[in-house]
Parts: sequence; structure tokens; C-alpha cells
Amino acid sequence: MDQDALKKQAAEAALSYVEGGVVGVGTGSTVNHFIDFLATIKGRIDGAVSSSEVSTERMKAHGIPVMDLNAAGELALYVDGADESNHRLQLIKGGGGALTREKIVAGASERFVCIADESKLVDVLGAFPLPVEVIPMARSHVARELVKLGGTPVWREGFVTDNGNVILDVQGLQITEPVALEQQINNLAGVVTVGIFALRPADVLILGSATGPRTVT
Ligand code: ABF
Repeated sequence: MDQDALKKQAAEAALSYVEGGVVGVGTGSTVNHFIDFLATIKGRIDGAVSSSEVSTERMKAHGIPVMDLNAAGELALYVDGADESNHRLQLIKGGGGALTREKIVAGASERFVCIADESKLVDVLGAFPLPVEVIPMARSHVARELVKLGGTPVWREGFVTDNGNVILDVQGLQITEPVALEQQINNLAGVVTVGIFALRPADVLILGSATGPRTVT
């Protein structure tokens, strides 16, 4: 099976966690499959809260009502992908650039179900460059601070987030203490969000695999 078929398999398996109400929906190619599956049961939900303009457009095209998080209140379920997960379900996210809204919706949700193909499960986070969303005027300052932490930040040139900010992708980090590094980078002046999701990890990880979906909790 190719990687996209594995993503689709994980996305379909996540449907069983949908129990109605308003569903939090993330961003990315795996989530795109989830949105397509969610559309088949849209009569059973009140709507969705979206983590990006791209996902909002896809859901609207399917006739899924998209609501503002402030109006929806706390959510029972958030479904989103990841760029990497370790065995404690601590994640690197933000390859798609939607990390800030993803972290907000994850934080507002009781259960976070992460969907991915099995290649995303790693022993130590960091082979995937760590995205950091930064206020534009702080880009060089934050980059220098990230070098002091042992990383090599690369400006994602030409990319602007849905919030009007820029992204630094930090290469060369071996993230053995995800909670500590998340706190440390979040505390740098000018950082909006770091793509480590360890303070609020996933609760369930569904991995598409050649032998069928595998659930890690
Ligand atoms: C989002 O989409 C991101 O946080 C992550 O960067 C990405 C995963 O991408 P894909 O599902 O396309 O592999 O969830």
C-alpha cells in the first residue's frame, strides 16, 4: 500500500470516535481524507471547528457547517494529523503551517485523536524539521536564539500563516525532553507557537499500516 492509502485507512478508522456534536478538525493530507469521510456522516454532527482556511474550504464544499471556536465552546473530539509522533504520543506538527490554530483547537478539546501513516512513529522527535511560528519582526532574533539551543533554523520563505506570521523550520534537533523544549521555545519573545505538542499530546494515535489500522494510546 502506498503512503496515501495508509493515511486514508487511519482517517477512516477515526470516524468511529465521532459521537455527534461539534468536531474539531485539523489540517493536512490525512485530515483531508478524514473530512471526506466525515461528510458521509454529516447528518450526525452539528458541525466542525477548523484549524485552517484550507480545511474550512474543504468542509464547506462538502456542506459541513464550520463554526467559530468561541461559539462552539469546549469540544469533545479533535482529529488531526502529525509530522512525527513518539511513543508517548508527543508530536511534531506544523509542516502545513497551521500549528497555532491546531494547538488552540487541541487545547480546547477533551480527546485528541491523531491520524497518520505508520512512518510518522519515531523513537525520538526531531528528524522532521521543527516548525516555529514567529511574529515577522522577531524572525532574526528568534533564529539566533534557536541556534543557541542547538538547532539550525531555516526561514520558510514566501510562506505566511493564516495569522499573518512567518515560520522557521528548525533542523538538527534531537528532542529528548519534549515538554521542556516546548516551554523553552514558547518563552522566546516573538514566538507565537512551537510545533512541539507535548504539554498537550495526543490521547489516541491511529496509524495506517499494511496489516490494518493500529491504535496506540
Ligand atoms: C497537520 O498536517 C500538521 O500539523 C502536520 O504538519 C501535517 C501532517 O500532514 P499530512 O497529514 O499531510 O502528512 O496535521
